[in-house]
Order: sequence, then C-alpha cells, then structure tokens
Amino acid sequence: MNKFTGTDYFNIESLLNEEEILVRDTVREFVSEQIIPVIEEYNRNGEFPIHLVGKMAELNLFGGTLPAKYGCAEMNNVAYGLVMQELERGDSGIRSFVSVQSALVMYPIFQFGSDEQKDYWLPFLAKGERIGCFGLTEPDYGSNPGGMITKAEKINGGYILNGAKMWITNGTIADVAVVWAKLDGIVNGFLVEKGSKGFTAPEMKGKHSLRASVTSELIFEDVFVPEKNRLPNTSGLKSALMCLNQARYGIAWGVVGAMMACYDSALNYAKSRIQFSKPIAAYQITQEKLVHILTEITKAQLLNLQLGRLKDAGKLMHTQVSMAKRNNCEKALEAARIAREILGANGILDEYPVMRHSANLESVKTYEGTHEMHTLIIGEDITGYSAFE
Ligand code: TGC
Ligand code: FAD
Repeated sequence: MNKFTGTDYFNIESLLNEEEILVRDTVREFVSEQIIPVIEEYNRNGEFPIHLVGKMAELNLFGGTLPAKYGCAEMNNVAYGLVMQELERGDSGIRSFVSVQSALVMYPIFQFGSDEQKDYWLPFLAKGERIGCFGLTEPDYGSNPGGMITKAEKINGGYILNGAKMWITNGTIADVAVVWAKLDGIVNGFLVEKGSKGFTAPEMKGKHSLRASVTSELIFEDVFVPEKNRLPNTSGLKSALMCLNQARYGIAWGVVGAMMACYDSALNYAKSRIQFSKPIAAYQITQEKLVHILTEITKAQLLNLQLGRLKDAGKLMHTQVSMAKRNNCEKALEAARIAREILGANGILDEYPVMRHSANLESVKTYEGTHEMHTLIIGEDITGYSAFE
C-alpha cells in the first residue's frame, strides 16, 4: 500500500510551523503503523484497542495543550487539532478516547480543580496510567443537559450522589468519572472514582457506530463522594459547557481525518476500477464526486486552521467552535457516503475503511451537540433570539 501523505490541495502546510508539522507527521506515522493494521478487527469485535493507550501516552498525546509540569506536551491548539485529525484518519473511536481523556477529563480538572486534584490526577492521566470519562448526558436529558436530575446532597465529609448518566465514552474502563450533578439546584462537577460503593458503569452494547470505542451507562446509588473530590471551581452548567468547547474543537479537526481517509480510498479505487473499458475515475460523474469531497476537505481545513489560530490568540468564541463542529461533521458524513458510492458494492466491505468511517460519523455528528443544537446556538448568536424552546 502507498504511504499516506495527506490531503492538502491548497498547500495549507505552508501555514504551519515546524513543530506543528512534526507533531502531525509523528501521529500520522503512528496511525499508519499502529492503528490502521488492527482497527477493522477491533471494530468487527466491538472492542476498544486498549493496548494503544500506553503507546499514545508515550507520544504524549493526552492533555496535549496542558502544562509540561503535569507531564503534558504543552503544544499549541493547532498542533493539538492536527493530532485529532490524524487520529481520526485511523478511527473516530480512537480520537474519541483521546478527546475525552484530554478535553473532558484533564481539562476540567486543570480548569476547575484544586491544586491537590491537579497534582494528583493530571500526571497519571497524561501517562495513560489512569483513564477518565465525562458524564453529562442522562437518559432523559441529552441536548438539554440543564434539566439533569442526577443530584448531590451535602453530608458530613462529602456528598451523596444519586442518578444515572448514559452514552458515556470510556465509562466502563474509566478509573475516574467527571460527573455533573445538581447540588442545591446548581450544576457542580465531581470526581467519582472506580470502585466507589454504589457506583456501576455497565457497557452499552449493540452499536452500529463507534464500535471500537467503549460506551457506557453510569449509575449512582447513594454513592459517597468525599469533599476532596468536588471540583471546587465549577460554577453551574456553564463550566460543563466550557469543557464541551474543548471537545467540539477537537471534533472539528478530527472529522477532517476521517474525510481524508475516505477521499484517499475512493480516489485510489476510482483509478483502478475498470468499468465499460475505462477506470471509473475517467467518468465525469465520478470526478465531480471526488472534486466535491476534496473541496469540502479543503474548506474544513481552512476553517480549522483559523479556529486554532483564534484559540491560540485567546480570541475564540464558542459559537465559532459550533460552526466548525456543525459544518465539518455534516460534510464528513456526506463525504463518507459519497466515497462509499464510488466504491460500489466493495464500499460496504471492511477491506476498505469507508463504511466504518461513515457509520462512526453518524455518532460524531450527534455527540457534543447535534447538528440542530449547533444551528440554534449560532442562530441565537446572530439574531438575538433563542429558539431552543
Ligand atoms: P444557557 O442558558 O444557554 O447557558 C448557560 C450559561 O452557559 C453559557 N454558555 C456557554 N459557555 C461556554 N461555552 C459554551 N459552549 C456555552 N454555551 C452556553 C451561557 O452564556 C450561560 O452563561 P451565563 O453566564 O449567562 O450563565 O444554557 P441552556 O441550558 O439553555 O443550554 C444551552 C445549550 C442547548 C446550547 C447547551 O445545553 C448545549 O450545548 N446542548 C448540547 C449538549 C451537548 O453538547 N452535550 C454533549 C455531551 S458530552 C459528549 O457528547 C461527549 S462525546 C465524547 C467523545 O468524543 O467520545
Ligand atoms: P436528543 O436530545 O433526544 O435529540 C434527539 C433529536 O431531537 C436530535 O436530532 C436533536 O437535534 C433534536 N432536538 C432536540 N432538541 C431540539 C430542539 N430544541 N430543536 C430542534 N431539534 C431538537 N455524552 C456525555 O455526556 N459523555 C460522553 O462521553 C458521551 N459520549 C457519547 C458517545 C456516543 C457514541 C454517543 C452516540 C453519544 C455520546 N454522548 C455522550 C451523548 C451525546 O452528547 C448525546 O447523544 C447528544 O447530546 C444528543 O442527545 P440525545 O441523544 O439524547 O438526543
């Protein structure tokens, strides 16, 4: 097989610095050598390739933008985005793992935790010696997490937690769950440790999407959470939403990797598949499809780069993250479906990555805020009218 060299029609590489290119190429090689050869089997078996955690930790991919004093790479946001892009070329489930560990577990501990919590948890999480998950969604509260019913009650020395979360990436394999619950009606963040009495995290089975990722329920029945495990600097739902911005940012970049994989597969296939005595790449309709995918990749890459530069400059608005997440997920799913068409019947086989990416992107378009939620977030920003209710 040819070495993957990226999809870069507009020479966007010329806008990257040396460190960003180095990070991208290192992860690209890792994905080609360590993820792509095994991912179809894990996907088929519905298992997360847990052996990759240590390898990704060696590459310092967890909590990539956080300070070196916690063992993190302290890279800029563009480099972090490129990590997400390359990982998702392998599989959305692997990018999800790193997203959750970095943006939804290490970030809230860093942002809202005490010094003791940061000093204790961040180095373990950076080394992949502890795995985390993020529990916001509930069975009856998905797009509207502010309605959550999971609650904490203050008692001597800590809190008693009751409720349930659903659709939680990494839940069953996590050592620590960042859990959002109402305390006196106000959303607070808590660190719930594996093995706490009354806490269970059964895996959800039967997924057609993100099969190489663990998705779980989190159930809390009178779980005691010690005072030291409340994130002291959270302030209502806004704190949870701040974490989502970090994860949505990574998704906007990640799905470009999935698009690249689909484009690469469709282009190579179209050049070699002969019908009516010619490669199907020689037909205008196939060319239009390939051009459409490539154009959407290029637009998404440019959107992401500016998003990253704004984030690095501290000027990013969460509505801009919504626009990139919304657009790029929609276009990635569309690209995967078109790529599948180009491969004809072969497109449904796991000999090619296209159908796996297409199925994964159904989840990616839904989680971290559905397409509709991001439409309404941007709609409210530009019109001044909230259309959620
Ligand atoms: P609302 O009244 O609009 O907002 C409450 C306060 O928060 C502020 N705010 C934000 N702040 C920072 N970042 C954001 N993205 C923010 N969005 C809102 C807002 O200004 C307000 O501040 P203040 O100072 O006035 O109090 O809250 P609402 O209850 O009306 O909800 C708004 C809505 C619908 C946009 C929000 O709930 C939402 O985003 N819903 C979508 C839910 C979602 O995305 N869930 C994701 C769960 S985690 C996940 O899916 C992980 S996937 C993992 C993987 O990669 O595998
Ligand atoms: P609902 O909110 O029930 O929405 C159903 C449909 O109604 C959607 O199309 C939605 O856009 C539409 N809709 C809802 N309200 C409106 C409205 N006001 N106007 C117009 N349309 C509306 N959550 C976590 O907390 N942590 C995780 O780690 C996590 N990982 C996940 C992993 C996977 C594989 C998946 C699939 C989900 C994960 N989620 C996680 C949950 C995810 O964030 C939610 O699925 C998502 O926020 C949508 O919620 P819902 O599925 O309950 O859909």
